[in-house]
Amino acid sequence: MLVQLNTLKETALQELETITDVDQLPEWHRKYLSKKGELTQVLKQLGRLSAEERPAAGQAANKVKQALTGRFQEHQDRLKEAALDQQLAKDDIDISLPGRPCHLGHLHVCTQMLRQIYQVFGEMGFQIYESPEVESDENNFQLLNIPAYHPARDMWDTFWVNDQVVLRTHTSPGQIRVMKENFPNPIRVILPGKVYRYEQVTQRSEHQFYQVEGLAVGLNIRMTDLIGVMQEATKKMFGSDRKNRIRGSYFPFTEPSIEIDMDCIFCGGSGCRMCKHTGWLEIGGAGMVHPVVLNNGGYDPDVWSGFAFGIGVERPLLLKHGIPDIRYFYGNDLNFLQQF
Ligand code: FA5
Repeated sequence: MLVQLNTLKETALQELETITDVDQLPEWHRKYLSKKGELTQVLKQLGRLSAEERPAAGQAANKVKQALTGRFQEHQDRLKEAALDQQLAKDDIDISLPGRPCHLGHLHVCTQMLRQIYQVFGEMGFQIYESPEVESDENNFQLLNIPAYHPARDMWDTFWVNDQVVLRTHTSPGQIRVMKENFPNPIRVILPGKVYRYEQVTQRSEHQFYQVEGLAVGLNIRMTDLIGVMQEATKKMFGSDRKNRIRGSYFPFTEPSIEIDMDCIFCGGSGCRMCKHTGWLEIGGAGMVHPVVLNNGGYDPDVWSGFAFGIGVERPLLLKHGIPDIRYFYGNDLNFLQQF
């Protein structure tokens, strides 16, 4: 049997060496190493050997099996590698062709707008102050002169975290934080950030959007200072040919209150769906800080005065670029975002 095993090994290995094509390997494997292969046939004869002969024959058979399996594997690897080399040598790679374009990301159009706002107000001496998006009912409403159950709360549809905590509905609660932190110094800050409203999403309204609040507190600050700052900012942001209108309004935390509009870029002022046929689009609210609010921030309203404003970011951007729908900003459509 040992002779038989040896002959099998020699023949199988010689045959293996003659194989030059990977596709022929399975046939060789079937012939020698499969369940019905020649080696298994020889092993079946082990039972016929005497008890003394069997261990040596068994060991020899195992060695043959290992040798054939090992050489098969090596040969297979060699052939595959050669095939790959051949393939690579055959392929013509034109290294002078341009590479695949690499798409670089860029700042979101809202971030660009925010940075422009920082620049414009920075030039007028406003510092940036950040305040949290999750706010107390006290800061978001009560200290801004909007008590519990006051009808003015209906101006801001609110996401409540619990009875005392809200997702801020506007950046105005930051006014209270800045005043408490800065008293008795004068203040000139902007407070940018996300705000949240439990609102129907439409062409003009998102439920999550940016606002930039502004607050100036000092001695002898007047309404004309506010109007001057707003007009200067509008000119710098939208160009001097953009028309701008200021009208009386109401906010519980300012007295008097105004609203700032810009002429509608879509219809040029004649009236369309975007401007609700008024010819004007609102960009923000403003006013003189209400004495109650000054007091809540720690500033004596008999000594100090101040103005505040809150402007949107997305709505003015609609105007600036002639975008017909606010939902594009957060729709994550690269075709839209890459334009800016
Ligand atoms: C306020 O939120 C006041 N806190 C602004 C303010 C600050 C007034 C300081 C006085 C003093 P209003 O709700 O109008 O006001 O929102 C201000 C601006 O946010 C709007 O002019 C508009 O540009 C933007 N805005 C309001 N609601 C939405 C919305 N759903 N989607 C996108 N932008 C909005």
